Amino acid sequence: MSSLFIAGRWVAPLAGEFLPVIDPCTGTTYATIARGGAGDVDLAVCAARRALQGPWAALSATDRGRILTRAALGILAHAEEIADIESRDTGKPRAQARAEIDVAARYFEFYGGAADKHAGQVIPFLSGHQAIVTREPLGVTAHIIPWNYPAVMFGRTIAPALAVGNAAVLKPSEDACLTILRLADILADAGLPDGALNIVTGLGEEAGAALSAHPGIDFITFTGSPRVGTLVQQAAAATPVRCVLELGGKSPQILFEDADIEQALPVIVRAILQNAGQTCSAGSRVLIASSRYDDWAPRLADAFRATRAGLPSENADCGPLINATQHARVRKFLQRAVEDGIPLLAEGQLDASLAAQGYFVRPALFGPVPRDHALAREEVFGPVLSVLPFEDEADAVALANGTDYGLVAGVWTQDASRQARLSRALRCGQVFLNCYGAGGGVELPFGGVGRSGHGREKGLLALEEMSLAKTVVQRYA
Ligand code: TXE
Repeated sequence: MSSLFIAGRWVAPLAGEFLPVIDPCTGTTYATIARGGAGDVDLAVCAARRALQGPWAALSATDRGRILTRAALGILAHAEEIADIESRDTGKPRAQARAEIDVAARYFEFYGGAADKHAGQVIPFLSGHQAIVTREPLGVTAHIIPWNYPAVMFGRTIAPALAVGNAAVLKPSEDACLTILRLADILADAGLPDGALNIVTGLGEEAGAALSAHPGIDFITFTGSPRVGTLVQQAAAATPVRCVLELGGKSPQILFEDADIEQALPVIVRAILQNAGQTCSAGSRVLIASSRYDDWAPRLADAFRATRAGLPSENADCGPLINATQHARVRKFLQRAVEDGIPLLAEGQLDASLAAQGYFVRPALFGPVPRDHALAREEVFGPVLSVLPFEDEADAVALANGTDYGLVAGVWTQDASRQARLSRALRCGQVFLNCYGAGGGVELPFGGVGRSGHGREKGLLALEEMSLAKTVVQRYA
């Protein structure tokens, strides 16, 4: 039975209620988490506020950085144990979970090193005056994160917030948060003062809504669905506080006729099957130059047929979906595609025993998908890939930009001028040229446009988002 982490202590939720933790591989309950509510959120925000007046605020940037660096080492020291928790909680392949723990640690390493290098500015101004811009903590930062990459999301949102001296209140997803509870202990062991990090588990419409509407927060960052992102932004506007939203995507991978198809194929398959397609930056549309369609679509189908969904211990290409709701949602997309007569080019493998339990679905490749079909426009958030042909470069750009989302795009071409033109023309936050999702990307600013959200996480830009720029003008004699 898990508790809430408030002011450096594990405490029971005020209402004394708990929620089941369900194994996505079997659909059965194997643990419980605390069902925090508005009162618990209030305690957490107050604890964070107190931390901003206590020992946490008194630390130098260097000492904050040292705590984060120690946390990175602590995470790595317990990486196998944490990966076990993570793969059980999410159903993802064990090897993938293990690799993600390294990424989580890397966030603490990166922002630990950056903490005392986030400098302000001196600005030329009137004679007899000195103008400087300092960087200060925003105050109490609120963080609402989803279930798809719990450990990675924790590092991505908490490490930069702490690096600049904020005190954080985190509402993880009710669908996967056990890893995060373990990480809280590791941060405390690394010397993080009480109240600098507070965690309230619970339901989105209870703890999440209470946190986003709390008058005591100074900033909120949210990763999840556009529907809830809109609610969070409305709540933030009422206070008002700054808000960063990351809301997923319908990211295209564009294959021009001169693409290196051998190199592209495994990357394209991985970019949709990783985490069973439950990735904000999943490459869920493949746009193929029409002159190559008849050659490359069957090759992609062959690659897809060789994929397999399986248990975490099997380290298959993907695991199950996270919960019954996502399972039903993805199956509805699949059913509608079949009813609408969209050709199913290939399916991956799934043992019958697994298909009968938990939240597994068979990886599926559809094409050609009509441009206005839901499969071409909406985020499925499952192992489902849509293939669409295009005529020329202008058509490829129009097609790539033709959804409400704009998170990531992949461009496969040897033509350097075309690479440069596409990099500018694509309406999204990140473009990959002849690669996709290369590396963990901890160092790289990340975020979207349009329905994918706004603001930037990761890289040094996260420190800008999560700090207050204060201008000080001094007149001297
Ligand atoms: O998201 P929710 P769900 C997309 C993806 C997926 C769909 C639905 O398309 O199929 O969203 O997923 C908290 N006030 N993404 O239902 O509900 C909730 O507790 C405040 C994309 O899981 O948005 C959780 O912590 N918070 C994505 C978080 O919001 C609320 C990742 C996300 O849950 C709340 C996940 C409320 N009223 C889903 N209601 C990405 N961008 O990576 C819920 N929450």
